[in-house]
Amino acid sequence: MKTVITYGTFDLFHIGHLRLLKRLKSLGDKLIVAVSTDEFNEGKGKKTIIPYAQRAEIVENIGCVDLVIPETSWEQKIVDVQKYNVDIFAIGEDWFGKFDFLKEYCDVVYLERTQGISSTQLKQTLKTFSISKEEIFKAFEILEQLKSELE
Ligand code: C2G
Repeated sequence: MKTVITYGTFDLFHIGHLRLLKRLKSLGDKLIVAVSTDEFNEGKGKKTIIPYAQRAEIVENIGCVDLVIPETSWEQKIVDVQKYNVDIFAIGEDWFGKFDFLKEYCDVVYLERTQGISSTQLKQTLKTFSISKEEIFKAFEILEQLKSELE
């Protein structure tokens, strides 16, 4: 029985998150996912759209996930690895080398990310949808002006 653990925010859950979790499960038999709390994310300078309780519930209901725990500090990883008898710590390559200190306690694996999708990118896209009425009126004004200059 091989136990795998990972950590993440999983905000606006997308295909990149799903493919990572499925690849993680294929490394072992039991997959534990530590989902970052809103308070911990503030410490990371990360503002999430979906609150912790909902992000944890979504991850908990992903078929390949066996256990969800809260991630509340950077220091908890060594404690978690020992507490849950973890064999493999794995995370996306955007964290390459950052958790090598865990090699003393378990295997450490960095997995390729899914290209072309990220929560940050989704947030940017959402922002463009939320253009205010004032901004639209402003844009019209400028267009009218251009039109009159062209006539
Ligand atoms: N990911 C991926 N492909 C993407 C986007 C994300 O494989 N297109 C992976 C990331 O590499 C990470 C996981 O999905 O392993 C979760 O990503 P985030 O929610 O952005 O997690 P992050 O905020 O980086 O939290 O203590 C470590 C931190 O909690 C990691």
